Amino acid sequence: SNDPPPLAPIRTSQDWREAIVAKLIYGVGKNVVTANDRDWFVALALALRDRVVERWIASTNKIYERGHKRVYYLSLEFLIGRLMFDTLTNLGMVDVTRAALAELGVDLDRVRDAEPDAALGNGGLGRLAACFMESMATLAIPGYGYGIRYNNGLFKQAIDDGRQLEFPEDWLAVGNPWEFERPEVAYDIGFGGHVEAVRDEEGEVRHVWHPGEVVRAVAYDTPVVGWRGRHVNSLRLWSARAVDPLQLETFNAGDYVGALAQDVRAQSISRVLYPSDATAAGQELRLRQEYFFAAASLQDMLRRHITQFKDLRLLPDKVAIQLNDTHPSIAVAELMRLLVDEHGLEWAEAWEITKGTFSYTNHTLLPEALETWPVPLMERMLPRQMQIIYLINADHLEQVRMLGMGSDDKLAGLSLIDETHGRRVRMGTLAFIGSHRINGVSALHTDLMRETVFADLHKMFPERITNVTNGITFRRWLYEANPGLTRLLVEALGEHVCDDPAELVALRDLASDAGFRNRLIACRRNHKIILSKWVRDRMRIKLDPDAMFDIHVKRIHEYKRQLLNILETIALYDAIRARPSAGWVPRVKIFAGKAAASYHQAKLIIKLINDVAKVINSDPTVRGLLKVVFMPNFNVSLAEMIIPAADLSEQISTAGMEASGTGNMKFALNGALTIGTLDGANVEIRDHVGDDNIFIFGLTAAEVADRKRDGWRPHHSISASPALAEVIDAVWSGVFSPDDASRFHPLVHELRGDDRFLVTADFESYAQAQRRVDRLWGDQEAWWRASIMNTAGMAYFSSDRAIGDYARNIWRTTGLETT
Ligand code: DL6
Repeated sequence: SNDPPPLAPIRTSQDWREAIVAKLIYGVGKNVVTANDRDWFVALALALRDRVVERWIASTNKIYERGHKRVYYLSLEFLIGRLMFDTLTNLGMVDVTRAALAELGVDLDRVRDAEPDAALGNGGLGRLAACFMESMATLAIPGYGYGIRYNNGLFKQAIDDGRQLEFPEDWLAVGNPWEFERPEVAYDIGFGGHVEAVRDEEGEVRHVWHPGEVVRAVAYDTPVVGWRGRHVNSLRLWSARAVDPLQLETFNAGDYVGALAQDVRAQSISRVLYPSDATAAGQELRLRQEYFFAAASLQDMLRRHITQFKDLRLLPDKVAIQLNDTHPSIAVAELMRLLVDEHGLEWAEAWEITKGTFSYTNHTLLPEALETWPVPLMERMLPRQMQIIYLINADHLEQVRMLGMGSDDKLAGLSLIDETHGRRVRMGTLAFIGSHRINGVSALHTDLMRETVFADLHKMFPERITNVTNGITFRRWLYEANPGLTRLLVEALGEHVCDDPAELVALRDLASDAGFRNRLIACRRNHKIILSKWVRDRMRIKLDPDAMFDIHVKRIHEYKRQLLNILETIALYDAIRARPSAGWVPRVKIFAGKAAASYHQAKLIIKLINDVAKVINSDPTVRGLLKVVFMPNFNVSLAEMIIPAADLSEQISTAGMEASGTGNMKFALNGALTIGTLDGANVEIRDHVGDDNIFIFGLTAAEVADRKRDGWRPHHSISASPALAEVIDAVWSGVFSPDDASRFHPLVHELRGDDRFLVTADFESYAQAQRRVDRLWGDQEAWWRASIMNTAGMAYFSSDRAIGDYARNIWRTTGLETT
C-alpha cells in the first residue's frame, strides 16, 4: 500500500512529551530552557501535524483507490480561527497533551493563546465554510476547500475613545505550522488581452484567448481532521505571485522598485481579504481575486479528474462543485471556456456537464450584496469569459421565450445583463442558471428566495431551489469551547452523545433534575468568571458573574439591529434610575463585532454603544444593576470564550433580512436562551426548542414586507411609545455625547426618517420581551429548565446534518467507509 508507515504510538504522556520536545529541538531550533509560548505552540503543532499527515495520506489514497466522487467547496472566505484545539480534540489528545506539557512546566492554555486566529473571512459565510470543512472530514466525504491564502485576513479592531480603528491583521507573522507550501502545484492565470478566432484543420472555429497579463497561483495545503481522526481532507489556498518576480535588467539599471513592480501587482491579489460583509464590493481587485481563485481551482480539479478518470464527460458523476455565494460564480463561464476552448467539447454537451457539476448557495437577499460587475470591466479583464456569458445568455433567453415568459420586462429581469444601472453582469443569475441546485440557508430564507430575488428563475426551474438550513460543528462550539458542559453531557447521556448529537434529546428528561441543574449552573458561572476576568484585565470594568449576561455579538450592521438593543438599554437605564429599588434583574449587556471600514452608520453605532456604556457604567444609581461592555476585536477565539458565558442570546435582526444566522445556534447549544425575531434559522430554533423556551418578539417577515409596501412611517411607532420617544430625544440632544451634541444625529435621522430596519416598529415588542426575560430569570428553576431544553433541542443544527443534506440532495454522494 502507499499508506505511510505508522508513527510510533503515543501510549503515555512521556511518549508524547518526547515527540514534542524533539520537534522543539529539530523543528523549531530551540531547547526547553529558551522556548517561549510561541515556540511550544509550533513544536506541538508540528508534532500533531505528523499524526495528522499519517491519516491524511491514507485518506487521500483511499479516495483514489475507491474512485469516489469529490466535493469541491469554492469559497472566498474561510474563517477558521485557531486549529490547535480542533486537532487535539478530534484526535482525542487534549488530556495527554496537557499532561505532557505540564511535565515540562508548560501550560497548555498559554500555548493555545499563542496561536493566531486564521481570520480569512468576514463573518457568518466564512465561518460556515470552516464548519463545513470540519463536518465533511467527519463524515469522510472527500471534500476539498478552495480559497485564497490572504496575507492579511480580516482587520484587527481597536476601540479608541469609543470609536473603531482598523489595523492590518498579520496571522502569518509568526509562521503557519499547519500548512504545506506546494511550489510544484502552480497554475498560470490570465487577465485581459484579446480573443482570436481561428479555424482548425476540420474548418471549425476555435477561440484562443491571448491574455495581456499572467499571474501565477501557488497552492498551500492545510489538512482538515474529522472527528476521532478517521478521515482527513484538504483545504487548498492559493497565493499569487508574478511569473517573473524580478526584472533583472531593470534592477541592474538601478530601478529597484520598478524591478519588483510586477510581483507587487500580482501579489496584491492575495494580499488582503476584501473587507465586505453584505456591502457592495465594486472593486476591480475583488473581481481579480474571484477569477484568480476560481480559475486556479478549476485547473487543479480538472487535472486531478483527467489523471484519474481520463474522461471529462464523467465530471458530474465524479465531481461536485459548491459555489459559496456568488463570489466564485465566474467559474461557470470559466469551466465552459476550459471544456469548449481548451478541451474541444461541443457547447451543448459542455453546458450539461457544467450544470451537472455546479451548485450554488445563496447567503443573502440584501440587494447591496447581490454581486453585479460592469460589462466594460468584464470585457477588459476577462474578454473570453464575457463572450461566453453572452452566449449563455442567448441560450437562456431563448429558453425564456420558449417557456412563454418572454414579455419585455420579464426578459429584462431574467437576462444575465442588468441594463438598469449601466450594463452589469448579474452574478447571481449566472450562478443560478449554471447550477443544478440552488440552496438557501434556512427554511424562511429559501422561501423568500423563491418569492423575491429568484421568483422568475424559480418559475422557469421549479425544481432547482432547495433548502439546506445551516449548521455548526459541535466539536468546536461545544466540545472545545465548553468542555465542562461536554463532560456533564457525557456523564448524563454516555460517551456516544459525542458521535451522535441526536442523543441530546434525552437531556429533556433531566430538565428538572436539581443535581444536573446545579452542575450546569456551576459550569456557566465558571465561564462567566473567565469572561469577567478578560473584561477586567483588558478594559478595567468589573462584572458581577451572578448578573444575567445578555450578549449581542456578530458583525455590526443596521439590519442586525445593535441599535435596537442599545436604545432599549437606555430605556432600561431610565427606568432603573426612576425606580432604583423596584427589584430589577442585574444585567450585563455585552456587545462585540466589527463594522466594515467604510460603513459609517455601523461605526457610529459602535460609538453610541461605547458612549452609553461610559454614562451607565459611571452612574452610581444603577451600580450592581446594569453594566454595558463593548469588547474589542471580536473573532472566532473570542467567540469561543464568550458564548459559553451567555445567559441570553440576542438575535434581533429585522425579520426577512438575516438569511440564517449561525451564532444563534452556538448560543442555544451552550444553553443560552434566545431573545429574537422570527428571522432566519431562529424560526427553526423555536420549532426545535419549543415556544416556551425562547423569547420571540416583533414583526414577522410578511408583516415587515406589508409595512414597507404600505409606505412605512416610523412617526406612529415613536409617538406611541413614550419610552422610545424619550430615548431618541436623549440621543438627539447629546445626553450621551455632551462633547458633541450632534454626533448621533445621523442615527436619529434614520430612525425618524426612513427607519429602513424597523427599529422603532419593533421597539415596544422588544422591550416587553425583555421584561418576560426578567420574569423568567426571577424563577431560576424555570430558567434552567428552559436552558436545558435549548441544549437538548439542538441536534438538528449540527453541521454534520447540514453536510448530510448537501451530500444527499445536492452532491449526490456519500462518505467513505472508515474503520
Ligand atoms: O449562511 C451563512 C451566513 C448566514 O448565517 C447569515 O445570516 C448571512 O448574513 C451570511 N451572509 C453573508 C453574505 N453576505 N454577503 N455578501 O455573509 O451567511
